[in-house]
Amino acid sequence: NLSMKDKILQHFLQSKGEPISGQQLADELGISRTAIWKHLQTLQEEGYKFITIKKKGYQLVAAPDRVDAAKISSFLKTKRFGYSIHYFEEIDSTQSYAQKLARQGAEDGTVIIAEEQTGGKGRMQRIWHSAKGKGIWMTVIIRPNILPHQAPQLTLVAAVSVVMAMKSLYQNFTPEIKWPNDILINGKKCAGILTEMLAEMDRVDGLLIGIGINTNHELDDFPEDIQSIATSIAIEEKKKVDRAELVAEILKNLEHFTDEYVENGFTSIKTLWEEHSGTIGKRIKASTIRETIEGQAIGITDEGVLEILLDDGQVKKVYSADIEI
Ligand code: BT5
Repeated sequence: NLSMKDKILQHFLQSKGEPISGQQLADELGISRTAIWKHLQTLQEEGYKFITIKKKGYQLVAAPDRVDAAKISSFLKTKRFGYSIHYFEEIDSTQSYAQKLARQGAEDGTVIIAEEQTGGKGRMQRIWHSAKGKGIWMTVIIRPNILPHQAPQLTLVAAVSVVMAMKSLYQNFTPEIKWPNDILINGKKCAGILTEMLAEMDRVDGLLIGIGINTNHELDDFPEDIQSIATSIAIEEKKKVDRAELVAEILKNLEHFTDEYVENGFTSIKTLWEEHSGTIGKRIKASTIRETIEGQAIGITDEGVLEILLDDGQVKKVYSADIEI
């Protein structure tokens, strides 16, 4: 699905800094050397830098810090997910755009990703701050064969996918899932997930898995009102994040765990979720639309519902709430 320009770029990204002969590239892609040169000009205008090395060809010496299709593709290890990528410098919300694409029949694993969101959405009309170039702001359209009541479990599948991608790429911190959709590092929010559904009464047409991750923020890149509750991977890892690499790792996990869920049910996902959860076993306060419940979080059910043990010994099930630990 990549454009010719992106295909050329991908060759350079995969060559790991080695020069590539213009003739060889032209032959491989079936276009003229002049066409190659023109695409390189366009890439230069976008911020990529090439130098010419005598008798060897072109060498990529600098790339802009972007999460575009070619960059993500160069890390991709999936069967289906991430082969259709819609990239934007700026968008209101990847979630709204995904909704349009999904209605038009976008394939399973289509990705919408942007450098900046001007109207990023959290749950219940809340704002999701999406600073330019600092994070991963993406929606993945998935089309698993499930029933509408199963949809909330896919939020947990997504949380497991994100947290395990972080664990495999970074060593200096331990991310924890806070039920149902937050990922915290040292008690501060680093990522949030928003799942929306396109469905009829008895059939799911598609799910929009919105994933927001603070990757390269310094503390003052956050608006003041969330500086005490938010963090980024770069702050915790003490190193800048290659966003495209993390996106590819998340897509790999999301594909794998969604397939696992559809084939074998929720059991293995539930175990993984509980292993990475910072909620289970803790005393919490859960605010639902109707009431506030205090007690000990004892686990999630096979439906992905949170169970809270109240002080009077009663066990309450919570389907949707905000949790304070
Ligand atoms: C979420 O909502 O955590 C879901 C966030 C989903 C964002 C993604 S980005 C790609 C896709 N496109 C979208 O438009 N959205 C999705 P919720 O649990 O309601 O949390 C929202 C609350 O988190 C806000 O009220 C703030 O307190 C806080 N918050 C906002 N931006 C934040 C950030 N960048 N980092 C940490 N906390 C933030």
